[in-house]
Amino acid sequence: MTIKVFDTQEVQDLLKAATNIEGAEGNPRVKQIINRLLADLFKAIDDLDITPDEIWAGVNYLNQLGRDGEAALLAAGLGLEKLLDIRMDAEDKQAGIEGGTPRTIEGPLYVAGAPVKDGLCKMDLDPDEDAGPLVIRGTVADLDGKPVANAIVECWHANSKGFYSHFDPTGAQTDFNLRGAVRTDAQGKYEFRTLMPVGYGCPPHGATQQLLNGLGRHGNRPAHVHFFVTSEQHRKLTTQFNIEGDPLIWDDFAYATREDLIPPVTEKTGGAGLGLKEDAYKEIVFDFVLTGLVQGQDNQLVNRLRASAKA
Ligand code: MBD
Ligand code: FE
Repeated sequence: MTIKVFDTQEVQDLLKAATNIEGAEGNPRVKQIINRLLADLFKAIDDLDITPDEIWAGVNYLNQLGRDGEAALLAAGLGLEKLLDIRMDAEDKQAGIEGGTPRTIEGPLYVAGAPVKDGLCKMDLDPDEDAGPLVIRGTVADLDGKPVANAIVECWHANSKGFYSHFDPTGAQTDFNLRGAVRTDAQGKYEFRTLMPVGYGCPPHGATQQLLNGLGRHGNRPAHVHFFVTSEQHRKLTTQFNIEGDPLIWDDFAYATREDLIPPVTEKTGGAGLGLKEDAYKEIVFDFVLTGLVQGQDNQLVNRLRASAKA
């Protein structure tokens, strides 16, 4: 079938009416964006001859996506969140900003409100038989290598099942298990004592995995640890590192892996003296480099709906 109606007066009038593009009421930005997206959709329906059955499958899919609460998960899986990083990287490059720790996506599983500790935070509140101890430590510095004191390093990651507290489908974890926040000391140092995470997998029966199945894709991430690093005189850094050696490092369904975000994992002993659950432990040293404010502003603050809890 080669039905083309997009360029007809009737469809162009419909597009104008549906988005009230020539009217005075409404939010101009909403109208601009919806007009463009709807036009692109109308055009795609012509070009690909998308059938009524396919349209209704798509509409019902959106309902299911909402019921599953997975719209932000799908955004990560379709590379939409990565695209925002690519755009921010390009924006920084254009502005001549370089040299900081690379950004990578926040993902949908942050929970605000972790209590801030001075210098050191023990993140594992719940026992996890299958996870060995992990120390993550390092410094926060500026582009000149000067330590940043009083920076807040927030950290969150999964347990040995790949589940995050607050979002754990088994309900097994207490609030803020494997979620911590540390204020850096005068030398810019921070340290987290925690347990080794395992990679995340999308809920197997959720709407995100359903769409990924249609694309012939898996919905898994390599083991990783998330960070926000904030400081009054610097731009907020949103990043993650991967656990070296994970086979999915370059096959992340959310495209968050970057060359500089795969620190070495070192085998250590002496964990007993640190209060770890075993004497043998793994250590990752990861130093953050923050970039300066832009004309006195932090242009890295992203507004999005985030879960929060009280500790
Ligand atoms: C995660 O843990 C995550 O970091 C992202 C981006 C998506 C789903 C789960
Ligand atoms: Fe994650």
